Amino acid sequence: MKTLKFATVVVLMTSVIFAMFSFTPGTVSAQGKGNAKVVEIKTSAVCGMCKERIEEAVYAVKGVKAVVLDVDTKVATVKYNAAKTNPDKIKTAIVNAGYSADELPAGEKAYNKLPACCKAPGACESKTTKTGTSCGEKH
Ligand SMILES: [Cu+2]
Repeated sequence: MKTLKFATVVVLMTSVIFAMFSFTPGTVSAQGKGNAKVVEIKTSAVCGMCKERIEEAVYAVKGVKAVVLDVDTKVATVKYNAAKTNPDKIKTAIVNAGYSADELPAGEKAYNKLPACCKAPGACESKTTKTGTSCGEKH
C-alpha cells in the first residue's frame, strides 16, 4: 500500500501549494512559513512588452520567488524571501528598468531607452513635481 500513501502525500502537497498561492492580495502580507512575503507594487507598465521587461527585472533580484504583473491594473505582485531582499530593492529594479514603482519615478536613462509605445507619460517624473509632460521630451 505504499503507492496509496504516496498518492495521499501528493494530494496534501498540492493543496498546500494551492493554499500558498491563493492568499488574498494585500500591500504586504506575511504568509506561509519563514520569510516568504508578498508585496504589490504599482508600476507604469503599458503593454505586454512592459510586463515582460518588468517581470524579468524583478525576477533577477536575489530573493524574489515569483512575480506577476497585471497589465490592466499595472500592479506587480511579487513574492519574495524577506531574509534576502525587501520591497525597496524590488522597486529599485523596476525603476532601473525604466518604470515607476509606487512613489518612485522611473529611472530616466532606462526610460529613454524604452520603445516609444512603452513610455508612460510622466513616469520618470517625481509625483510631487509632476508637470504633465513626458520625461522623454525634456531632452
Ligand atoms: Cu510596453
